[in-house]
Amino acid sequence: MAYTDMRQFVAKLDAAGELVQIDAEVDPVEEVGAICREMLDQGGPAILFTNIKGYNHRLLANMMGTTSRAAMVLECAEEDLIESYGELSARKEVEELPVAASGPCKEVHISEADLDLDELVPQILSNPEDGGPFLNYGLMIVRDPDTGVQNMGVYRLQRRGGRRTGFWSMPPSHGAVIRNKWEAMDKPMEVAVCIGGDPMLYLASQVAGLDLSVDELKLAAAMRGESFDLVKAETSDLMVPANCEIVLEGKVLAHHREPEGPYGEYPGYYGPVLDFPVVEFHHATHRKDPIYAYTYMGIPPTESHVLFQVGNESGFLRKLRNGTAPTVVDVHCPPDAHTVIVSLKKSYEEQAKHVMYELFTSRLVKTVIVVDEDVDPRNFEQVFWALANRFHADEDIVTGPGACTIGPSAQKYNSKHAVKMGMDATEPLEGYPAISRPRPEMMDKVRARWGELMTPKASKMRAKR
Ligand SMILES: Cc1cc2nc3c(=O)[nH]c(=O)nc-3n(C[C@H](O)[C@H](O)[C@H](O)COP(=O)(O)O)c2cc1C
Ligand SMILES: [Mn+2]
Repeated sequence: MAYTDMRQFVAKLDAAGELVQIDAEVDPVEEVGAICREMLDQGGPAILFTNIKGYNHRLLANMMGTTSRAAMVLECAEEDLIESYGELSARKEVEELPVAASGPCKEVHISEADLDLDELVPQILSNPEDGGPFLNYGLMIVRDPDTGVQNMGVYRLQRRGGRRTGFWSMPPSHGAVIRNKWEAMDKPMEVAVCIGGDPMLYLASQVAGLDLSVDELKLAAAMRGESFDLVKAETSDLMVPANCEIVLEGKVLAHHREPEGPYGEYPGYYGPVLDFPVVEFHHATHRKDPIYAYTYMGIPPTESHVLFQVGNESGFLRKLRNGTAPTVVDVHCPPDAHTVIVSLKKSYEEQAKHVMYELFTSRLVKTVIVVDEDVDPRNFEQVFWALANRFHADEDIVTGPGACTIGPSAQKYNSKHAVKMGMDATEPLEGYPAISRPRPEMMDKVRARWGELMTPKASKMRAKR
């Protein structure tokens, strides 16, 4: 059974011991961030803050901050998370979602004259050198002007005072591709930012490598296995999920840029200040007692790394299976979001290198390691064993330009710059000498005798008597 909304998931987290409620007063400036940092480092539960200084609503932090909580959303075992996400995110979008006349997100209306963004959005400064407070966990819904298809993604919005925020997104992110289309027509882009929804909406918004033609809201319904109601935004024809907590309606101005940043992004470094588009909000609706959704950003482990890992492992596995390497065995993405380790049953000599080229086309991929099928890409001792024995730096390194990452690795520091690298740690097809290990029959034999062989000395003595 799918979750109807974020609060039902909050109740589920609570019942599972995966939620802590903090009623003590905490400061949105640095203190909320520090509490989240400590909790993520401890691998602890999601946090419901009920008393943020200067803010009258509750705030849910790090709802899917561990893979076990992400597995709760998909209602699968933690070890089946990647497979389950892969299967669900490959589903076809549902045809149409029902449109209701109203819904919980419409309980309170705030029109332009009364809209005070500070009342709805806490001024969270996650890390001390962030350029200001950010709204970082809203689902932004926009419409492609060419096809009329909606798109949903999560993009950081830097508070710029009053009812304005920045909008950070670059192609190939659809949010940016669609924004560029509106700008080419000299038109502003209508947006609806939905804060706090069924966590499946968040998971659907993060599926890697989707076509521009896919509406992530319809995909979310397919992944849930149950449709849900949409309601029309008040000031545009955008359709939003009826059960979300807060909907901010606004537009991205055409041909307008303002400095954005710095921001402590997922690599754990502050990104530079660059010129980016701006959103002006002019209407809001929300539940009577809304819960604001927030996620802490910084070095792993964080919720975004969980989402990256789940999305990338299943997405790359699918991409390789359908492309250069149907015989791929497993794909592991460590939580840094830029490294991919692939185990492959090689069917021709250059295949490991072709896998690298295929993965290089994904913008976040920086380092690819390919190992044979007998190496578990999730076991770093095995991966390093493969590198130590099956990798030769003179012929097994492939490099390519333009690792489009965020963080210092993408910028020119110390005259280094972003280069993608693949390391082929597979044996040549003609083979290596045999691996020295006992024959399988002998292993079976000793395993069968294991209990007898391992009987403690004392009981053997007793048995003799
Ligand atoms: C917490 C969080 C913050 C994110 N912030 C941004 C962002 O500021 N800009 C961006 O382009 N992508 C950001 N992403 C990643 C996008 O949401 C993700 O790539 C999404 O699939 C984009 O969808 P789209 O291709 O339909 O635009 C963020 C993801 C998460 C989980
Ligand atoms: Mn999209």
